Amino acid sequence: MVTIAVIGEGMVELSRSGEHGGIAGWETHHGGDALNSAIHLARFGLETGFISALGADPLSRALRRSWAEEGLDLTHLLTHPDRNAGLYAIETDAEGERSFAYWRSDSAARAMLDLPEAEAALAHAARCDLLYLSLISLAILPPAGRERLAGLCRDVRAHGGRVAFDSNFRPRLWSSPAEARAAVEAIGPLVDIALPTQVDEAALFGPEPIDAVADRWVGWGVAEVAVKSGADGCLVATRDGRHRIAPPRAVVAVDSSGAGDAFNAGYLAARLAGRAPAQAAPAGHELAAWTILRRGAIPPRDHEAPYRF
Ligand code: KDG
Repeated sequence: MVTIAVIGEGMVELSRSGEHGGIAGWETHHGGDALNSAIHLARFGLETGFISALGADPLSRALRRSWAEEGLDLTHLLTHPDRNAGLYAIETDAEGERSFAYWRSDSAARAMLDLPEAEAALAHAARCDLLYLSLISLAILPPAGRERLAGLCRDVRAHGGRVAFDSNFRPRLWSSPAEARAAVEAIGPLVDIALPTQVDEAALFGPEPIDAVADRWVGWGVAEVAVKSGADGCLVATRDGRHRIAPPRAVVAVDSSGAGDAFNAGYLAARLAGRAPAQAAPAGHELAAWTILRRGAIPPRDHEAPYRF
């Protein structure tokens, strides 16, 4: 069976719709871009390990339990004795667009690579068939940690595995867009499947047509690129050509959070099931549509959830 390793930060998510109200109006979920994709992949029945760290606090224990219930392999989910789980609050406006507030600057995940068990976690990840990480996975680590993840990408490829990457850009996690851009430029040539979003790439590299986004990743030698463009669908670029794929239906978002993470998981699951890149994109769109019609970055599974092909 194919093995997947996902590395990043999972947090408690607090969310509410635009209405004002007291503290009881806030709902708790869990989220974190890489975690969201990991849970979706596990729901497809794929063997997915989540590499990160939580604390020993009650919220960390609750997150760990929820992730185990989702079927994630948590063998390398480390525990930091002195730090807690990260937290973010998300508000969505009438159009489903979101804004974030973070309590994560000294979360356990940010120090995951300082823990003595980190070496074994990275050695395990190096032997997986697919490594999934994002620009947020890099943002939460110090420069030396980013270097170690670059080394992990090299190791995965040396073992015959592939690296999938989403350049998810959260400006508040970086000292400047230039710092984030440099991180993307460093990791780009180590990626096999790039899953960027056009708006993030515009914030990083300046506004440009969707083909120019694909050109940049192809220029770094990336074999397969799917550039997401929200309601406009995506552009899939491979050595065999380019395909513009429209979403199958228009949906009015309840909560747009996690749309890209869901697309990535649907796309990757379809690819691992043997679909060609252009045929994998609709599976990504389908899962993204299901996600944004529900509240929470990773909504609870229901009978309409499209975790099958
Ligand atoms: O894509 C959804 C994520 O943005 C959300 O879960 C929070 O990962 C997150 C982050 O780090 O801001």
